[in-house]
Amino acid sequence: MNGISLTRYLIEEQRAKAQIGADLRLLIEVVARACKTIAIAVGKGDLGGVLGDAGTGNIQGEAQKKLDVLSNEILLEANEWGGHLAGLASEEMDHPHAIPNEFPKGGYLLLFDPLDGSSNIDVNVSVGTIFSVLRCPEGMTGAEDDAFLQPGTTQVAAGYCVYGPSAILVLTLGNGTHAFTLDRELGSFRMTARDIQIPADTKEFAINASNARFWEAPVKRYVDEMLEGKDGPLGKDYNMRWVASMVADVHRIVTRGGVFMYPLDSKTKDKGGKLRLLYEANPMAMIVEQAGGAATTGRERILDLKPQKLHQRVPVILGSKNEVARVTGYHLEG
Ligand code: P6P
Repeated sequence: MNGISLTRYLIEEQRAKAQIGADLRLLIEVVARACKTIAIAVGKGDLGGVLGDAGTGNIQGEAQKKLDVLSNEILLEANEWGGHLAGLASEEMDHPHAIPNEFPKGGYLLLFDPLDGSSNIDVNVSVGTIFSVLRCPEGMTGAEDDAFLQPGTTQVAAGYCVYGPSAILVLTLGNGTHAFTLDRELGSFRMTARDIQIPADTKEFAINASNARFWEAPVKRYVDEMLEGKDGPLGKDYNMRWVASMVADVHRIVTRGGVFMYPLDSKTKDKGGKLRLLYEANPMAMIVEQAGGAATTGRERILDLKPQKLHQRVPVILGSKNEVARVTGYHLEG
C-alpha cells in the first residue's frame, strides 16, 4: 500500500519474514535517517557553505568535495553506536572503520558511497548515497578488508537515496524493490512505489559517448545499432541520457526502464573499470535484479563476482533485461 512509512514497511516485513530481525530493521532506519540529514545538507547548497572541494583526496585518487567528507561523517556517526554493525566501509576511506570499543558490536557490515556523483554537486545536478549490507563472516571482526570481500549474492539489503527535486530512498531486502519519498514536512520516508518492475525492453540508453574511441567492439556495435534507429537492425529509434551521476541514471532506469553502461574500455582497462564493485555495482545490481532487470560486466553476472579488493572496480551494464542480454551476448560472441 502506498503512503505507509518506512518504519511500518520494515515492521511488516519483519513480521512476514523472520530473517529481517530487529538489528537489520534498526540498520535500515538509521541509514535512512542519515540520508535525510544528507538530503538537508545537499539541499542547502551554497547557503550551507558545503560546496566546493575539501582540499583532500581519497584512495580513488579523486579530489574530495566538502559534501563527500560531510556525508561520510554523517553515515559513520549515525551508525557506530547502534550495536547493529561489526564494521563499515566507504568509498571515502582507505580501510574499514571499526566500531569503537565504547559501543556494542552487531552482526552486519555496512558499505557505502556516501555521495555518488559529487562532481555534479557544484552545478546543482542530482547526486545520491548508495549502500550495501552484508553479514560479518564468522571469526572476523569487521575491521579487516577481507570481511567485506563477499559476492553480491550474499547482500542482505541494498539501497540508494537520490537527492533530486525530491529525495527518494529505493530499497531492497531481497523481497522486491520499493521506493520511499521523503516527506519533508513530516521528516519521514513514505512508500511511493512497491514491487517496482523495470520494463524488459527500452528505447533509452545511458553511456558517456565521449569515450566512444576507447570502447571495445561489442559496445561499439551495440551503440551503433541503436544510433541507426528504426532503419537499423534493432528496428526502433533510441534516445540517450547521461547525467554522469550513477544514482540519477539508475533511478531513471528503475523508474521507466533503460540500459546503463560504464563498460570496460581501453582507458579504464588497467583499473578493471570505472565503477566500484562493493558499494556501487553490487547494491545497484541487487536493486535492479529485484526489480526484474539484469546487471552484468558485459561478460558475467555482477552479483556472482568474488571480490579481491575492497575498492575493486568493475565494468557495469545494467537495466532492462532484454537489452542487457543483447549487449552481453555481443560480448560473449567474442
Ligand atoms: P564520467 C560519478 O563520479 C561516477 O562514479 C558515477 O556516479 C557516474 O556514473 C560516473 O562516475 C560518471 O563518469 O566518466 O562520465 O564522469
